[in-house]
Amino acid sequence: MMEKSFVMMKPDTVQRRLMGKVLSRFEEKGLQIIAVKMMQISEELAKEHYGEHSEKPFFKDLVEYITSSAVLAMVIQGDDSISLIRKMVGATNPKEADLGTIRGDFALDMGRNIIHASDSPDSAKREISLFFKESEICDYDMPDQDIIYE
Ligand code: IDP
Ligand code: MG
Repeated sequence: MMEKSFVMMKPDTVQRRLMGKVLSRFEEKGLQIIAVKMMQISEELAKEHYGEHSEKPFFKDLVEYITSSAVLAMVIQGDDSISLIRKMVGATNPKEADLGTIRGDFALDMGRNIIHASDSPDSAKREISLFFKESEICDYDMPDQDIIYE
């Protein structure tokens, strides 16, 4: 099923100049980038986005990390893209993430795991609407659609 996922490169990806490399992985896979926005997220938005973790011991550090500098928020579309992108991103703890995944290849520390991706259709919907207006999402055709998909 064609799905939209919310993906965000965290401040360390921007600071380490890894945005291009990480974006290339999604493009090379055949996924379609349909919205991109660089932003410095507010504490309020960070707390809302990570609301499910508000009672966790790492919540304060997580909010500090994610608001520490600019992030790159994105919407990525593709067939079953939500679970596919989670696979491409790898385990939350980069030390346990398989090599070949984004976290497995580019990160070392649980608290600096470089990227966020929606974990379900419900969270994708919630997160996309938290970060993007409908008018900021570009639903355009790709010329290679019939080559990438059966
Ligand atoms: P996910 O990003 O793989 O979906 P979640 O469990 O939803 O992982 O946690 C959200 C984010 O919170 C993680 O990506 C990571 O940045 C941070 N985090 C999760 N668990 C810990 C922890 O035990 N210590 C520090 N940071 C954590
Ligand atoms: Mg999560």
